[in-house]
Amino acid sequence: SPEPQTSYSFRGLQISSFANRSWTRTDVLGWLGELQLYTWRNESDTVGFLKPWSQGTFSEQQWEQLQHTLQVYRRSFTRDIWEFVKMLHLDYPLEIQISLGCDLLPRNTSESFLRAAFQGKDVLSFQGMSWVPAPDAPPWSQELCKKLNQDQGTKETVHWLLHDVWPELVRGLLQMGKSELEKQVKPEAWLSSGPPPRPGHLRLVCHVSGFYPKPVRVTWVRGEQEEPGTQQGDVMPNADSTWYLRVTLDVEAAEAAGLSCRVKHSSLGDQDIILYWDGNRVS
Ligand code: J81
Repeated sequence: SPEPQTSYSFRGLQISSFANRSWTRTDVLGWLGELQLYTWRNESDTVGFLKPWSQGTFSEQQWEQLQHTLQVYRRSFTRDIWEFVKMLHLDYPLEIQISLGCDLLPRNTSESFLRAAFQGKDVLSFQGMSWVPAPDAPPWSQELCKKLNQDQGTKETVHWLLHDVWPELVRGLLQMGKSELEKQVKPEAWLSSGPPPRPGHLRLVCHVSGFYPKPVRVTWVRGEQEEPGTQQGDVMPNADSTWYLRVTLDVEAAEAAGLSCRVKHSSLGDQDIILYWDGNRVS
């Protein structure tokens, strides 16, 4: 059965749109695992907290310092891009996405990355202590990295953010958000029939809803045996930050009796939910 999650990845996503020479906006989101902790919209001067524990174990002073660094960065980034576009003769509109991540590893170590995409394709990343063009990036990416690599101050700041600040922030978040991160909510499940796929056949639908965290395993079984042809939908969010999943199976009407839907989830321990298809059900 799915194990409770024990490692969490921190992800920061920046989306910057440049419509023309004067209109631009930048929005930033921050996630720990499947929980969004930060939002920083273009209209706002400061990073918004979405959880009471979003500051982790950082002091006011530490948070102020980080916020100030990010404010300077956002202003400089916009100005830099306008200049790069001129220097490289690129055309508007353009979309830049920056993603950064930090994973805590055993023995107090961590792994971080920072990469940038231009018009949806990777163009460069930060490796060790320098900017590196992505494989298959357009030729101007070399020129851009060369220019970025001349700024020692920025390289040091990026290195400090990736290797000191984010890992420390994430450690504090795991501590302060422990109860919410380790929350377990049991699913409920029910069966229904969908539109018959063809005459003489039934579409059996198993709905599973209200569970947390996200990993779940739902199968149609006959006895202990998994039925081939099970179709799993995407795990969808409910409004109350739990999850929903539906799993369907198309069978000949005469074969439906004896089938059941089995749900395994970390909140249930070994007590799987098993729902038996009622052969007399009217579809
Ligand atoms: C055209 C297509 C481009 C696509 C990809 C673009 C990727 C850009 C990646 N580079 C950046 O994100 C950095 C942008 C800003 C940076 O270039 C500097 O302008 C900026 C300010 O630096 C100046 O002041 C600093 C002190 O405040 C230092 O003195 C520095 O030497 C000096 O040049 N740098 C910063 O704001 C540093 C923080 C970067 C944090 C990045 C986190 C994502």
